[in-house]
Amino acid sequence: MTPAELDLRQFAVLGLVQEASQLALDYFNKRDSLGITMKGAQDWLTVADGAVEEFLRERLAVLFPDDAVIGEEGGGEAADAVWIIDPIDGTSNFARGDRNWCVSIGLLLNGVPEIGIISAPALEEVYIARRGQGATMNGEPIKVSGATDIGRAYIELGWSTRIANETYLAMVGRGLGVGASVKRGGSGALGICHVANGRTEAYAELHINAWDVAAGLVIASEAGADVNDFFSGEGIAEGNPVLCCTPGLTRELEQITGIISRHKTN
Ligand code: LIP
Repeated sequence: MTPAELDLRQFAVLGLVQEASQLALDYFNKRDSLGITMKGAQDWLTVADGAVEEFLRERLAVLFPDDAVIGEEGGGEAADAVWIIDPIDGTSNFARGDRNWCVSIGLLLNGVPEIGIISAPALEEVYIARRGQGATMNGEPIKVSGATDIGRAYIELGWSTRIANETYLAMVGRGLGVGASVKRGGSGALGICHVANGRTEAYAELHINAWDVAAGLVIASEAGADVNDFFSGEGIAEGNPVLCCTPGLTRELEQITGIISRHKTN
């Protein structure tokens, strides 16, 4: 794909994400009629997830009919060029009226994250990155914190019922044990963006899905983060562990999480 074809995709899909964000925000502001169900233990679903994904799929099919699409709600198959969508990341927050949720879409070319766009409309934050061209939040360049002292670090450790609580709590214990402050925000995509803009020093989760990280990994990498090789093996189809952190603390985070980083997504 030529740089011009990528420019066109970045520009066009940013527009789609802004429309999808307004659609999601309208649902968020009318939560009483959301129609909340559970896909499994602590795995929330609302009518907004399906509606936002359908909107993005329909528009992408018209604009870029040759590109494949994988979405959290409707699934899909990988291809050389594939858009990976999480219509509402942080659905449990969304369902409860917590503004820490976002619309996330990433383009992978031959398995490599190329474009990442994440919009958190209730927080009025839009993150954009293109491989080799840096990352921005609301149009301003962003960079990881550059911290080197784990005793002053603020790290986010994602949790889900896909991992045994003992395993998760042991990881949290290792983080606290070296003096880090540990949080969990409920949105992997936004958690990764917060590493990219230096609000935290690291985001890790022992199992997460491709739609939660496809956009975030290029945003964090372009902001200077070390990341792991999430898209190796069956990462797209079955998910993988994820680690992204400020380079000055990579060794410490590898010991806390057991996830080995690959310096930059090149
Ligand atoms: C969520 C992720 C989060 C993970 C949750 C869930 P969703 O995605 O962002 O990192 O811990 O289990 O997968 O379901 O809100 O799109």
